[in-house]
Amino acid sequence: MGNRKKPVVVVTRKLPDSVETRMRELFDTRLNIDDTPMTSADLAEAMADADVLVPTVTDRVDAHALGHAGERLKLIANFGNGVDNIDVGAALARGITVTNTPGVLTEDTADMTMALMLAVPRRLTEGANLMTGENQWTGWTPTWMLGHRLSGKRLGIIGMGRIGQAVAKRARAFGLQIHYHNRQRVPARIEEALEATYWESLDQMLARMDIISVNCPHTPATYHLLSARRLKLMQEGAYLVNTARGEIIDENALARLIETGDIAGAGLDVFEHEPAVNPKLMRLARTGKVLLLPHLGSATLEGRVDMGTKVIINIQTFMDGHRPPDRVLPSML
Ligand code: 8YV
Repeated sequence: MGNRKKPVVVVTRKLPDSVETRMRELFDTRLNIDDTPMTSADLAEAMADADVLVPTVTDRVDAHALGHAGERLKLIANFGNGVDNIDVGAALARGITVTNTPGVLTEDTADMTMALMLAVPRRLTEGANLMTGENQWTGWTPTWMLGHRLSGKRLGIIGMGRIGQAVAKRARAFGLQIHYHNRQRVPARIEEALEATYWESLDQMLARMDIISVNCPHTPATYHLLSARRLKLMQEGAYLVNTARGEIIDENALARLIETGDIAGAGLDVFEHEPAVNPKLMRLARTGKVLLLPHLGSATLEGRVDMGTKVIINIQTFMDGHRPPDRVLPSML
């Protein structure tokens, strides 16, 4: 830090007021008051002078961007759980520590997953739109707008980490049977508590589930994990929910299979090319088969304040010369 008194901390997006206030008290904090997403040139400039960078999912801190990092940049304290926006390997190779904000958005993201899981089979948005649309509701009928029951169905969770387990807990309360696929089988006591069945083969699990929920991180190994071939394995009448990352699903293949009726529908909170949304998915959303949300998984005030608190603790601990609690290591990716 040379002769600077406080570390220069560059925050790339607007954070909750209480978080920004505390950061200004503790650090020489450069805020993004009007919240305009940074261009790659802005990011390069910020990285050249900062001691600490606080990016979000909207910043691509790749090897090229890291090439602009100044000598002082020693910590990237990501405001977010997923670190697929950062080339962690390249950062570590330059001696830059990377941290994230795990744990504090688990419950909110699981709630949103459950909301999508309820909304799509029960035709929530279709019904809600009908009440405010041009055609007036003509009254209840026994066979109109029928959806599908959740209770008793099989839910296949891809990624049984913190969020996957929080989804399982909720889903059990709705009477769903829990199945999961994960890189590693979770400890027996967790399986027992969730009454969860482990599938070593993702292909076999996909072919037998009524609902699939994507809850794994996006890494090179999970890019298009749900490829066209795998999506085709899903049952006719099955639904897909994704609150993790868009890159995990081949969106074009998903849209095709929903269009042809091979998959019943999907609830998606994340997209491969955010903020752009695949036009085929948008078309399907107008028919009610797909429900699209603008990356709202962790969008609660409480969650965002907790994330900010984690960022502050990570920075302060690092500046005090200790190992920050949420260090991201290559072995975690
Ligand atoms: C965050 C998320 O809002 O933390 C994550 O991984 O996906 C989001 O819910 C976002 O990443 C903030 O950077």
